[in-house]
Amino acid sequence: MTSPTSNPTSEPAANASPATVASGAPARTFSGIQPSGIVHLGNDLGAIRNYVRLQDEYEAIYCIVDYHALTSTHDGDVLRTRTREMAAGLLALGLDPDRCTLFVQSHRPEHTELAWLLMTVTPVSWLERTPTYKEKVAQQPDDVNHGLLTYPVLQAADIVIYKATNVPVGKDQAAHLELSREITRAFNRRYGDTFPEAQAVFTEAPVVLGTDGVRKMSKSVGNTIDILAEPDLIRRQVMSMVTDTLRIRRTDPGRPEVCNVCQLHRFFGDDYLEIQDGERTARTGCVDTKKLLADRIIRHYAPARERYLELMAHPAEIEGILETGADRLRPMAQATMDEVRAKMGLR
Ligand code: AQP
Repeated sequence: MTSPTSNPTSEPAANASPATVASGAPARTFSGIQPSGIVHLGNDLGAIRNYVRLQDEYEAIYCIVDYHALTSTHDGDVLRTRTREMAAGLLALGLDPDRCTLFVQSHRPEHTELAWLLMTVTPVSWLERTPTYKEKVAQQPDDVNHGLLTYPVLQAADIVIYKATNVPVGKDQAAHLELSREITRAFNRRYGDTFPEAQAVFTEAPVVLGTDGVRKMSKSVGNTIDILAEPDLIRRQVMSMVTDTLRIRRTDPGRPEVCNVCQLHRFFGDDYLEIQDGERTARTGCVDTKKLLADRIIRHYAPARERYLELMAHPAEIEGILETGADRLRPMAQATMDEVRAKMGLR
């Protein structure tokens, strides 16, 4: 394992404040998250914290993107369960159905119709050069389905169908969002000004590294900290974290700037400078710093975990929230489709 030379977890936010909106259009936030399992620390620090914050500042729409998940998940029961788990996770972490709209992508089928229409303005070469497409081809070589290639077009449709102006995402989604903007421009050029160009909104932790300390925290890599899991699992995951690989002995001075554990302390207490100083001067060891981080993460997420378990025990409540969300969006989605069909000559 090589030592990371810089820790992206500590990167400053590239765009911490929401986009300003041209031409008096209402500022609207949209983001989608895959129902690919229980939420991890990267999802929360990189995106969900902003979902929660922005629901108080803007009209906010959040979507569990099950159509997208079909590019990798092919078991219907698994997808249904994960969709429910993701909804419960988001609600437990602070999404409030009275302050935002939470829904499931396939409950508003207009998204796929719009995706088809946007495909006709999107050159294939734009999709083939997407880094995440290349990564997915490497990850699932026996299942290079067409959805993997056209994923960014559906993502563009998800955003523009509600004419969203702000998209809270982690840095790994920046290239996709840029492509969405290109697709938006291509549509507007051909058919006249229709959609705003949405801006990415990043948190203070746009890339959270995984427990390996090198790669982005990601379910498919298996380097996650599952914040809503039972405390024992969280503790095991934190204790397995790779720290500063050049700090061999307890008495060696540490380099908190490259130690993922030290960096994550920034989000779980005001004393992180002290913690970093302890590492730098070898006053504290990596094990002490990890134990403290595990305790703090467990304590921080305990109320959310309780709420998560409560929601999972009441699936009808979750279904109700998701159905209400999709119903609330029907007029907006249909109005956009009417406008787009008319401009494209379909009506
Ligand atoms: N490590 C991360 N750091 C910062 N932000 C992150 N996000 C995900 N991982 C990190 C952000 O979380 C939102 C939801 O992402 P997604 O739908 O791609 O979720 P995921 O499936 O949980 O991401 P994974 O774990 O990386 O999935 P796999 O491994 O299945 O591809 C997005 O805004 C994303 O940027």
